[in-house]
Amino acid sequence: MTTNFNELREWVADVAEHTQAARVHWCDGSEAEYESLIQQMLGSGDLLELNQETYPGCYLHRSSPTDVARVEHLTFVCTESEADAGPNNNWMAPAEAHQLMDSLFAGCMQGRTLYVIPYCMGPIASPYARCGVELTDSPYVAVNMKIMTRMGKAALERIEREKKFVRGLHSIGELDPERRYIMHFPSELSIMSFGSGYGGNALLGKKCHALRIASYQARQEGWLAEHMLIVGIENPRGETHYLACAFPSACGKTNLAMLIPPESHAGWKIWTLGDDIAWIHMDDNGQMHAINPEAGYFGVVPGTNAKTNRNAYEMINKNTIFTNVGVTADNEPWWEDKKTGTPAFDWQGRPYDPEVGPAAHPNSRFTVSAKQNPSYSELADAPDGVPISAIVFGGRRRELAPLVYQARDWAHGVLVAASVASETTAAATGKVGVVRRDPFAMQPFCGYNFADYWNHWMSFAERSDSLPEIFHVNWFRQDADGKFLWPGFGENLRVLRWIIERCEGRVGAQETAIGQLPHPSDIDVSGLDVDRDTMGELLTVRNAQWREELGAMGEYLQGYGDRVPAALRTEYQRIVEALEN
Ligand code: OXD
Ligand code: MN
Repeated sequence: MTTNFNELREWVADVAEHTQAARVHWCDGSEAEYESLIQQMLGSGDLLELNQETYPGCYLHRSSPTDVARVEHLTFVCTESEADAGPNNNWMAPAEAHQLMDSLFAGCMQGRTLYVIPYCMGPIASPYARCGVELTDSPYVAVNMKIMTRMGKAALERIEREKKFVRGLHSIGELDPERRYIMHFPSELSIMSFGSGYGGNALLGKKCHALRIASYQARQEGWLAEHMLIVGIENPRGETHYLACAFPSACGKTNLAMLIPPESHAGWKIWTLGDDIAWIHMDDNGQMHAINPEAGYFGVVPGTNAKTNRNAYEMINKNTIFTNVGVTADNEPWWEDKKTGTPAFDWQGRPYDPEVGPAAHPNSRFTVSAKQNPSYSELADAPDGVPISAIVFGGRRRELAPLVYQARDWAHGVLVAASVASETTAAATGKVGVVRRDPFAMQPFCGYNFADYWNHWMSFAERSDSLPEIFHVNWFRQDADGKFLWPGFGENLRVLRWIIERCEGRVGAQETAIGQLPHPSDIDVSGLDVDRDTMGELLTVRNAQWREELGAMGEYLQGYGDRVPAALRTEYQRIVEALEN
């Protein structure tokens, strides 16, 4: 396969020459190609075969131990002016970044194959989808891109038609953390990533294209590219509401997207559209529609078991690429909290020793086609996406944030979302468990100045009277002994029900300084081990604590200076005053 689209052909030829790649392979996206890449990697040791009787089509990749997560400190947005990248991004001048990357890429693919991966983010026939081409020397990236995107021939045909695509250039280099950079050039619609094979750094369709570059493009074109799952909730009457939900990395987005209704909720159904990214457009009637640009899941493995997420547990027992899990003596994948089996080797292939560390890396991952999910919605392939009733934000907060509250209107919702803060997890390198501000769960992913992004969000209020309702949830409240107050997982449906009833105008709420909270009796807790006091605690707003939180938020906003939209300042001031009472 090759192309008659000159611009693409010439770019590939230039890169092949500059990197001195030994061969060029144009990926057609076929099953046969996938199989042959797998066989090749089994031969080279890049992949290990797992037990094919119990885990057919499953393989294990062990990454370099220093290459296990996104590297935010080495991720840059290269706009002409530093202010356009904003305090939320690391910035480098485009000319300097190009020079640095060109020198890293020079000759870096000697003896290696250069894979040309045309891909489409979103259903091939969707007007909302966007295409890209990733050039990489990693066959692991090629097979992951096959699972995560619509990759190959059909994408190439669309690119040839549209003559517009995001250019992504990737090399694992020497996997040297000292020679590792993830660079974005939004105005050139291009990405350069060197020195890492980890998903978020190397599968360029995901965070780099579908969030950083797409968020920049979305602002120019009047839509939104968000770090959100998309889920459909069908009630026993057969009515389905679609929600888009944003949570920081490793806060249970995949679990929520594929939630299993508890036994107490017979007749309810969950439909998964996406687990990580949503592209949201407004139709001519002012209704927001979302598509999932991805076609697969790159999910966190540890903690997945038949009880916490049966769908995910069953989804990953075939045709799955595991990265950095442990293995049992029977060669089955193993991870902490799997609740069955015993690890024999850890994620680095060493005999398992609990004294040394966990068997699976805390950020070990599965890559799997979305179609293997038992709750997969066929509408994930619908060109127009699904209509969104509510947008839900959340963070991992031991204290402070109640189980759920609703913003009074869009502008307030933008403030609520801009105020998201969460305890850090293993999805990025750095300290785990410290609270950091993560507006819209987009801190690592917004490809331009956050203040401009908040302004862009605010602008939708002028464009429609039928915008989704905005909510905030916190599944992670703990008591003084560190015990979770809310059972979470499937029981979160009880909270989502209140959210939907609010959207339908069928239930009331109590007004507080921070927004509208449920009356405790309006959340159905029948059959749960959650008593009245706990419910009271989960639904209490402590103004003194919130004044402190708003103080921290105010300081944070100051970092964005005059660029903070006036509407956001007004909302902020309104809440500060409400908390004084
Ligand atoms: C992810 C992340 O991998 O957010 O989805 O880090
Ligand atoms: Mn994510």
